[in-house]
Amino acid sequence: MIRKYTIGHPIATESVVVPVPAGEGPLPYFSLDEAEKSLSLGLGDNELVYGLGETVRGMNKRGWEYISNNTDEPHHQEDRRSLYASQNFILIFGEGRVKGFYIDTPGRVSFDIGYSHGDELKIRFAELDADIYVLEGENPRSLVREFRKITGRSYIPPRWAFGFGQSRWSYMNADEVRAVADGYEKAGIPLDMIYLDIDYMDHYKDFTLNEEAFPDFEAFVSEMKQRHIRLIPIIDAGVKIEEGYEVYEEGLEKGYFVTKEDGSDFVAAVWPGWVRFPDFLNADARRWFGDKYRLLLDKGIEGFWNDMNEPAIFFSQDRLNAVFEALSDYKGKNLDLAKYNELMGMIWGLGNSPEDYRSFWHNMNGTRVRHDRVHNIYGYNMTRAAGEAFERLSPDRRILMFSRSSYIGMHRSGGVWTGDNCSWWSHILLNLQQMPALNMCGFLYCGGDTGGFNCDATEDLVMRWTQLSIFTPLFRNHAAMNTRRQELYQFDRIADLKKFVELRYALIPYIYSEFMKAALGDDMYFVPLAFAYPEDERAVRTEDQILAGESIMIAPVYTQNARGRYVYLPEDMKLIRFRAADDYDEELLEKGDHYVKAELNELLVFLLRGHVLPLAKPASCVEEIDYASLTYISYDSDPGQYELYTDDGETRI
Ligand code: MIG
Repeated sequence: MIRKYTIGHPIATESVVVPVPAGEGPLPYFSLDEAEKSLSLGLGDNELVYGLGETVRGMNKRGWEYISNNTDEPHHQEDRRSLYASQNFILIFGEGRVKGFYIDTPGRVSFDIGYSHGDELKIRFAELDADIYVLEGENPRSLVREFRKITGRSYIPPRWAFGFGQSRWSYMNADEVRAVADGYEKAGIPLDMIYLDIDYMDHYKDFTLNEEAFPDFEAFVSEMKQRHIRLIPIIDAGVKIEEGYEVYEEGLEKGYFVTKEDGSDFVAAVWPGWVRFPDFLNADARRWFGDKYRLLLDKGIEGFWNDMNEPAIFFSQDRLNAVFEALSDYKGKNLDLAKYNELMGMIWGLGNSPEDYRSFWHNMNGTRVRHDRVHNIYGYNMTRAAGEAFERLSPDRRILMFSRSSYIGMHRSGGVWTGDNCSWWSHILLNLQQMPALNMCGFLYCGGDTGGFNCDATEDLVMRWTQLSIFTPLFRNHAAMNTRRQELYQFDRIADLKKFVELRYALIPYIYSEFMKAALGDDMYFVPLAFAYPEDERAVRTEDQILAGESIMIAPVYTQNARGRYVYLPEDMKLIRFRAADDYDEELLEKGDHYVKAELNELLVFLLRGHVLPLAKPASCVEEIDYASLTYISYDSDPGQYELYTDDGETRI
């Protein structure tokens, strides 16, 4: 059951799309402190708190404070409070009935989940304006489904987007892209996508091309498509200020950029240098910006990724001037340590400054709204602009779209990737733990940068990470500038890496089928053990194993030099130890604890009793997967019992 309670005068986020009956009386469970602008609720000893989508730390969010404040945060350590997204949905379960809360407010809100006091959940608001949806039920997963019904169906990408993609910041020109395609081809590793990072553009101007680096782009797109590789360009939120640049000139003329309170230009610096930010909260501006994707669609592009849409700000013109001004005070003076710290703080504080976010305004259906009040729905509306445009520009065929910043509601328009992780072992685990939380909030097409974005990757890390990403709907290897090359063919054990990517392709019929069932049924594809086995105390506390679809549990190895790991089986399962799609052994394991061996070239999959795992023959791209020749691994079941969802993989549904 869901009821809606409204506190204050919340700005509509349009994340909920189905009418929800208003609750009677005051908001249940919580006590409201108007002076402190907070809500608090007691947590029972055995209660767990799951949710909040893409955040740091484990699946059970108890014991930390999380702040919904979309931030370009390249450090995903456990001391962080905010990442790129705000997904304010939590479930509390473990003692009696399950409770769910969706705190729908586009401004800053913090979730102190037993951080100040172990037995208290406290939600603090920047402004006490929110629609609060209260859910009650018996079972966490069915509550998720109920929640998902009111927020609308998850984004469905084309099936080819379930292939493997290679990315790097940046492949600088067409020949570098060709070299990547050649590298994969020579190694015989399947590949469906190569991503273009910001350098494909002319001076980082959205919807333009660097003609020198990518001459005759349209021909290049089709050349790659003949090799079954789709190019996926990035689009950034900021629009470069440059006379004669059409997107800028048009946006300016139509008044589609955000402005300061007095109506003057808000100017900030991001990759292109000085930029203006489109007002994605203005429906007309959304339509206008969305239509611009056509420039690339017309050249044969079928997918995009939206970046820097928190929006990330390196510095604003005003703040920079203010800091220069302040700096002049220091000149010629002897700096003591306190002054030195002040000065450094000012300089570091230029990026993503709260002061900047308070200094520009939106036009929401004719009402002026200060940015900080709606900060967390900016990226959502950029991706919505794209999604709405794709429905107009490509009414029949699906377009690939995923975004860095998000808010619940954006899950209808695109997926997400989890941003700038590091080539760290702990980030394999983080990647795993973020997936079910994202699924809870409707984000089904998601994944992390496989191999890690920042820092240098090692072969074994890439191998283990690839073994995890085989199961994530978005499967992309991506790395930052100045890091060690991590395309799979760069390593010595190419043969093993190839086998795992081939295994991914062999599993696509299953992964796609399970993804689609989750999307069409408002369900989860990645399910925490705590949801699947809520009565099993051990399962409820297991956070490094998850179910992927109805048939299997995965338990990735995420420590260096390990040759196996402990797993907990909440029921009897069949271990499948894969070395390749056609090279695996099977072993029946009983419910309970096991140490299971897994050499670097071995991947552990656990098949649930009464279930079936379909496998296709290895294919070199998604298009070539042969659905007619599926084989099946089963455990006390027969192949006929698996309901395989199929469609043409590209028509919108
Ligand atoms: O400030 O476009 O998260 O994936 O490669 C960095 C360059 C901007 C951040 C994205 C990353 C991308 C990078 N971008």
